[in-house]
Amino acid sequence: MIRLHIFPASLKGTPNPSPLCVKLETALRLAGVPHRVWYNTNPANGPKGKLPFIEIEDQRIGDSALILYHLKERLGVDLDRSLSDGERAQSHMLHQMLDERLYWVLLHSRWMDEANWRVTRQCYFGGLPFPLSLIVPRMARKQMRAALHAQGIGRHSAEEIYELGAKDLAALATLLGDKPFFFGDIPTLADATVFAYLVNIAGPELPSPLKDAALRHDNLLRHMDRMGELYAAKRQPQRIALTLAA
Ligand SMILES: N[C@@H](CCC(=O)N[C@@H](CS)C(=O)NCC(=O)O)C(=O)O
Repeated sequence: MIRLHIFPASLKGTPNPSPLCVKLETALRLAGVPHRVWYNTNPANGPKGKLPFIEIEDQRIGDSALILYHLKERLGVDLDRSLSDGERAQSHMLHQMLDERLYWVLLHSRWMDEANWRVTRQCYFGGLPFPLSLIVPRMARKQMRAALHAQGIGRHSAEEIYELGAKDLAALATLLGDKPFFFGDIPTLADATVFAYLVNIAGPELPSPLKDAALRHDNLLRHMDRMGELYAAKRQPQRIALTLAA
């Protein structure tokens, strides 16, 4: 049985505060892959120092994309089975846009916006005892600021960052059009991934120009609801709360 390690569901309005965790869990549910969810509060426990990661037999694998490649090779799990080569290429590019750009816009909106930071701090660090509750969030925010700067997006003004995010969302809305799913009538990995981001942008009560941009696309919101129903319908029974020692 695969063990899926993800953050606890600590942010109201989304199944998980991490879009990468939602993406992987949704993909496993859609593909009907039996797994157990382990709530893990310490990304350092993962082989890449990040969540999500999985344990499968004797192996620990990190990174949502690498995990999905691995499951395809090892277990034949392929949500994109119905896609043509061209559609697979489009899906590949969609994933890069979401994971390598929109992801950073979302991080900016949560960690750098002062009002949202209060919610983010509570979500990730709310359980820490004093004085760690003072020290750790401050350090983590400093590291996040440095990561945003190193990635490049942190060098832009907030206005520019949100403009980039709005363009990504507009591209998604155009690609989806009036289809139920990104590549027609069957949900694929792209749908799991877009759902993961949309539900994290539009779901929580974290106001931002990014959320405003998402709310302008009715077709994306309908897609989020459709995928939310599928996500709930394909729920797996066991969930185990766990905090591994660092
Ligand atoms: N490329 C990785 C990214 C994973 C990632 O960035 N996870 C974040 C949460 S969304 C994390 O664990 N951050 C904690 C840290 O960097 O210490 C994937 O697709 O899984």
